[in-house]
Amino acid sequence: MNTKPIAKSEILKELQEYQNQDYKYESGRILGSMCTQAHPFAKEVFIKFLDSNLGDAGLFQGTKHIEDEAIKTIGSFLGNPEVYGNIVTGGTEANLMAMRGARNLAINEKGIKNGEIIVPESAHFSFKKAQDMLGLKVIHAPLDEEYRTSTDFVQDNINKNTVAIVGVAGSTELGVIDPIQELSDISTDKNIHLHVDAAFGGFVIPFLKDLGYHFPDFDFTLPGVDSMTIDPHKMGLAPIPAGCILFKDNKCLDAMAVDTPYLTYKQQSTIVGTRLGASSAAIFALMKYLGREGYAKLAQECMDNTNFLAKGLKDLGYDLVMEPKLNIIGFNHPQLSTEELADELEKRDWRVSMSKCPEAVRIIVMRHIKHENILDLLSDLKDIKNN
Ligand code: 0PR
Repeated sequence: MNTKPIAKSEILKELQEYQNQDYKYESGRILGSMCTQAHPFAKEVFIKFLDSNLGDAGLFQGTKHIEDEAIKTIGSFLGNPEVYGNIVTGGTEANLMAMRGARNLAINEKGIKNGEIIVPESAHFSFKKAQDMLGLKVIHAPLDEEYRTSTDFVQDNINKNTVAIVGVAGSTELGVIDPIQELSDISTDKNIHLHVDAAFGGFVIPFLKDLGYHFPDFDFTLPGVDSMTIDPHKMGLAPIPAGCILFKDNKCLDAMAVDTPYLTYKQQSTIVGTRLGASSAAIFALMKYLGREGYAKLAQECMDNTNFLAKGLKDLGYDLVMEPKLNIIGFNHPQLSTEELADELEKRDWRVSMSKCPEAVRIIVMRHIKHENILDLLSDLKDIKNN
């Protein structure tokens, strides 16, 4: 550390040089990210609440009220405003909380010591973190021909140690929605916790439904769904970090609560202690500001661009893994390997990511990818195809 203070202008100049090395969403060339520019109003609100600490909520009762209201609002478009939960740092923390809650409840109520969870092959890697952090055995269910979890496998592999089954609504790699209705039936029948990871899909599916798109039920309207992850910092347009964990009742939160004797609240269920109030304030404000209509408009724009890109890819002779369900496309070149295609795109200054299951180049059509960016991309893909 420098001994003498350095002028702000000099520090800002240095920071600017570093920031210039970052890729910018505005360029429209980041194709593999589930995050995007946060909404300007959400950023404005976020800054106002930077000092609020929900880790000591008694000191920040107004901000705690905002978090509770945000939870109710999110619950309301996921089938139940009477849910319990927290605004957390992202999908990973939300999934960890869900698995921790389910595990602790299973220990308390069923005496299960060596807990197991069954997650689809398509589940996000955050469940691998649950494996070593929570000492849970993770069993991967294979996918059917539409890349959805095999409910027969789930049914057949539930045993006396199973503490939770997981379905994904908007898978990381393809945006696929698992058969949550069937998982809900299994959960009810076997009295096993069902967690739905809607980190990506939660802020898209309900609003596309408003517009008349058809999706099967995936949320708390189904009786077997016990908890859900939904991320404001993905399609919710909130600043990073913002995830959300919702529970149907407060049993899981209670099962995770630790005593915090010297704080204003005497118990805490979140993994994180000192935690942002700003994330709650930002998403609370943004949901009011955009309303369902605003989110529906965003979802529609992303889907229009997705469909335009999908058609363009097919017209050029690329192979789509499947017709996109949400604003995520997986595709391959008919001759080049996925890696070779990704390299060709990287050479042309596109930032792409690759999916593993199945192997494909993956594009998440977030709001920073505009129609003109897609035209540029298709033109480069035409070039790649012809060479
Ligand atoms: N659940 C699902 C279904 C996800 O897709 C993700 C993240 C998570 C949970 C975990 O969320 P957090 O990363 O918020 O903890 N999916 C993205 C992915 O792995 C995250 C991401 C976002 C990656 C932006 C890259 C990027 O540029 O692809």
